[in-house]
Amino acid sequence: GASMSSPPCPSSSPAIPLSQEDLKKIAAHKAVDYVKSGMVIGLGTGSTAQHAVARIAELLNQGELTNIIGIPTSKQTLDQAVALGIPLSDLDDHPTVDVAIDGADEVDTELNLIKGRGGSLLREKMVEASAKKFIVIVDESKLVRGLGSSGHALPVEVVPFCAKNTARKLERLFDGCKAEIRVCRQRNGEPFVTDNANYIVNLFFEKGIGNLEAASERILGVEGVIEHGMFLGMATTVVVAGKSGVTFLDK
Ligand code: ABF
Repeated sequence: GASMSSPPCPSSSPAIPLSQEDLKKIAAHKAVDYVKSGMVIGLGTGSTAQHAVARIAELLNQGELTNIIGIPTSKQTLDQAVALGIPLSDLDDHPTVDVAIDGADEVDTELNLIKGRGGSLLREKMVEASAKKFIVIVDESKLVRGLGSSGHALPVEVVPFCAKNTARKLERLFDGCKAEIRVCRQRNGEPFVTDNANYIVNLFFEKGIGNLEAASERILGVEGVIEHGMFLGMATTVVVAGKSGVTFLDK
């Protein structure tokens, strides 16, 4: 075929703008720099975390990383890691995770997070709470002043038994709160089912969440609640990829 040579690029030409997907990948690759051979690694879930899992597999295949063990935070990530040949285990056999890497839906100025809008939060919290370092990877669109003030949901994982009643109880905990059981559009509006065979109640706060620790305790105090998507004081580093570069937010 004909070979095409492109004209030399004038130095003043603007760079191609980075897409949100590019930013996610950049943040993910920066986080994987924290991973060293011999480590137990928490493998996150979602469109950002999957770039980190792919990068870890790439470094393994290149022989730049050896002897690592991944602990997946969802069935989806387990499938991805198996397909990529990453050796896996779980918290029963490896109770201490050296580094966990995962995305988030919201990050506040104190590095508190909302997670779980993708549907997984319980396994994520279990794995990330066991991590010596928990590195969160986001593009700059995830940064917020106050959690839950964007009109998006705080997901709460609940047992399916009488979930409507649990949702009502949750709604009554907070002034201006609306609770909805998450449904699956593909399955005719049936409730969404988590990896742990539970449901998700989405909480919407008209007036904000208020004191996060207090809200956490109240939510966890409702019978039938298993876990919620606020990850308070857990992140050790947040890698933020923006159009103008990468920022590291540390605790
Ligand atoms: C998971 O993926 C969830 O806790 C969070 O909801 C989501 C973030 O996904 P993405 O990177 O696709 O925005 O970690």
